[in-house]
This record gives sequence, structure tokens and C-alpha cells, in this order.
Amino acid sequence: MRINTSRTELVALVSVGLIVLGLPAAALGYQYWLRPATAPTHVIDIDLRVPQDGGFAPEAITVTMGEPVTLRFASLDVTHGIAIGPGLGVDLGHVDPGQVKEITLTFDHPGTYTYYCNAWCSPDHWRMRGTLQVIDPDNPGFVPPAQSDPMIQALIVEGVDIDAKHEEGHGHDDDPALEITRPLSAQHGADLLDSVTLPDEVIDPLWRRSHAPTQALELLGTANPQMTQADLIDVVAYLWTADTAPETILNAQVLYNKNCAACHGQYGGGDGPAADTTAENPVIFADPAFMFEMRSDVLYAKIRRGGMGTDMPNFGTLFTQEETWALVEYLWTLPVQLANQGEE
Ligand code: HEC
Ligand SMILES: [Cu+2]
Repeated sequence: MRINTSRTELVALVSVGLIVLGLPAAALGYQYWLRPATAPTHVIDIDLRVPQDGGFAPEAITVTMGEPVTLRFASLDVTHGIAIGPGLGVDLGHVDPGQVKEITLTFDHPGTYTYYCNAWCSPDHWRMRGTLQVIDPDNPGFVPPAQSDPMIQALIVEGVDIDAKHEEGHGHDDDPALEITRPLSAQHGADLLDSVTLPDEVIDPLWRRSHAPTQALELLGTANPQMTQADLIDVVAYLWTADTAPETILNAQVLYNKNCAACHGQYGGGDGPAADTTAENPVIFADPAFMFEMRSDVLYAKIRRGGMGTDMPNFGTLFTQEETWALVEYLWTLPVQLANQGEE
């Protein structure tokens, strides 16, 4: 599915100057004594502690557009992971206790970014975020308005309640709405395409984005009374996973493993190491009966906005719209065995 994001200039970064020095604690003396005197750039030191001990210090920084700034992250307790988004592509990887990693950035637009931890460091890990404000020296009061999100707007207009509760046991095995008796095979679905009548809706990517697989299944059932439901389920599994570039999926998998797997589980089992610390159970993406009730646009909105009172964090200030769509595409691969993968 093609995603149209009209605002590529959001990527305001002009140069990612050189980068990432991992320094052992012994080198700190050199860092702190010598560096400020010789460095041409503005240096900002940011200390890292688990959120219950303060998280980022400072938690908000302001930098000037056009002026190189070096951000120097030092962990004072446990291993953290440092990334900055949205749209900067900056991920410094792990910062171990006593280690310092730095990056020099020059921004060419005013804007607001988030530096955040993407390694599970503590139960409050996902609260570990800081705000980086880029200001225009000629117009220091100007803050670009938050980018409006057409997809979330459309959901509001449609009257979809993103925070609607699922029925009891959502994503868990009791009382599945749909009888799914075998693992979903997109390959099997692809092999059946020749013998299936596809209603116009289900081949329209925009329709698929705003409808649940069960709705497609219903249309397919009406158009193909000769087919079994199990076969049609595989056709739907194929349709929902067919047009994503493998590279998009791989990039999304990296984001998922760093930012989501701690709660939702590496394979979407809802069984990550932090799963039992959340107010609600993380949903189980690997459960086809659960996912068949979900709409891509609602998954997207949930990722960007988070879940009120559930401990599902919001990621709208960390990821671009494209990255969020890629994550949605990735979530659909969790309950489905993809076509042309595994044994031929
Ligand atoms: C701190 C734990 C935690 C992390 C990290 C986390 N989630 Fe969640 N997530 C949850 C919980 C808990 C829920 C259940 C909320 C509910 O019942 O609606 C949830 C719900 C969701 C839903 C909504 C499903 C639905 O319709 O109810 C989506 C989509 C989702 N997560 C995607 C993600 C993605 C993608 C990431 C990583 C970028 C992520 N989550 C990271 C805990 C987490
Ligand atoms: Cu962390």
C-alpha cells in the first residue's frame, strides 16, 4: 500500500555531523575538560537515568536553527538506548553505564523533536523522553504548528472511537469472534486468487485500510459461495499482507523490536518481559481472530496517540507517519505466514 505523506520537509535535518563516540568512563576527564575549549559547536550534555530517578537531565533543550549542536548522552545508571525523531533517522544504539555517546546535528527548520530511550531500562522506561526545540534566531517565538494527521482526522469525522474498549478477553483465546482453525497462509491465499471472485472493495487499498478483514471476508463469502471460509480467510490474509515492500517490513521490524516487543512480545504474543507491568494486557497481534477485527487506520491511530489509561504509550512524537504505517504493515505480518517465505 502506498502512503502519501505530503510533508517531507519535516525532515529538517541538513547534516548529521560526525557522530557517536562510545567512551569509557576513564575518558570522561578528557571529554569534560578539553572538549568545550576546542569544539566549534554548541555542546549540550544530557544525563541518562531511569525515569523513576529523573530520566533525561535536561528533559528539554532548545537549539538554534543553522547552528551545529553536539548532544552528548551519558548514562549514570543502567544501559539505555538513544534515538531522536521523528524523521531524523538518528539512533545511537545502547549507552552503557559510564559510557558517553554523542552526535552533532544542524537543523535547517524550526521544529520540535523528541529524544527518547528505545532500550527497555526499567518499568517506566517508555516515559523516558525529552523535547528538542529548534528555533529560528530571527523569529524565536515561532513554533511550527503540530502536523495535522489526515488519517486521524478522518476517523474523527467518521465517528470512530479510537479508545473504544474491546470485548472481554480481546486478543486472548476465549470466545473468538471468528473460527480460525489453521495458521493463516498468505501463500495459500495467493494460490487461490484465480478461482476467487474479488469484489471491488477488497482490491482497493484505501478500502482495506479503513475496514477490518472480517468485513472483507463477508463480501468474499457472498461473492464466492462455493468456497470454504478457511480458504477465504487465507485470501484475506494474502490481501492484507501483499503489497508491502520487504524492505519496509524489515525497517519496521527494527522499530518494533526496539520499541514494542518489550510489551507486545517479539512475535506479537503479548508476552514481552514488560507485559505484566502494564495497566491493561498488551494486545496479541499474533492472534488472527483478534487481528481480523482490526482496521489498519485504527491501529495507526492507536500507535500515534497511545491508549488512555492502558499504558500503551503514544508514538506520534517519535515516528513519522510513514514509519507508523510501516509498523501497521508489520503488525499484519505477525498473525500471517507470508507468501513466498519459508520453504518453497
Ligand atoms: C509499555 C508497554 C507497551 C509498549 C512499549 C507498546 N505497547 Fe502497544 N499496547 C500496550 C497495551 C497495554 C495495549 C492495550 C491497550 C488496549 O487495551 O487498548 C496496547 C495496545 C496497542 C494497540 C491497540 C490495539 C487495539 O486496537 O486495542 C496497538 C496498535 C499497539 N499497542 C501497537 C504498539 C506498537 C506498534 C508499539 C511500538 C511502537 C507498542 N504498541 C508499544 C502496551 C504497550
Ligand atoms: Cu529505557
